Amino acid sequence: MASRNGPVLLDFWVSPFGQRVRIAMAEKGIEYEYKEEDLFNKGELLLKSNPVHKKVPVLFHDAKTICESLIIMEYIDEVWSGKVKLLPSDSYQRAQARFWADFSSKAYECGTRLWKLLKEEKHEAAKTEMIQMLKLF
Ligand SMILES: N[C@@H](CCC(=O)N[C@@H](CS)C(=O)NCC(=O)O)C(=O)O
Repeated sequence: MASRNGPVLLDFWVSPFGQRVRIAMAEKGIEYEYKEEDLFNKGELLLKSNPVHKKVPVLFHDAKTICESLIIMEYIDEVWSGKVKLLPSDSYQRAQARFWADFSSKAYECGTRLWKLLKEEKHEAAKTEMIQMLKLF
């Protein structure tokens, strides 16, 4: 990734976690290179750049690697601080934003379990959990 100056996003088109980062980049008006990852046949770039979770999204910037969508978003907000702010300036409002962002991660993860467990009894439990989360939203 060092060969390129601008940011590069390793992502999977349907990933809600990746979509977060794409929305953040769009809000900030940042140009970047998009690289699609094949999650059914993970490439060396993903395995090397996110060896802990082996998941997208991964952002490459200035020869550095940033993983985890919410951490990437905070990185983007700090590095491109001159552009529209993603997080509120007030500490309490920022804490609230982080709380709901974390909650939405749990909802996305529940959604993933829902479609992965289609034929299992755990599906019902995941469905109930998802309905509760949507009611909370
Ligand atoms: N906590 C991670 C979750 C990322 C995640 O679950 N990404 C999925 C795509 S939506 C993935 O890469 N899955 C591959 C796998 O589970 O092996 C984040 O916020 O970035």
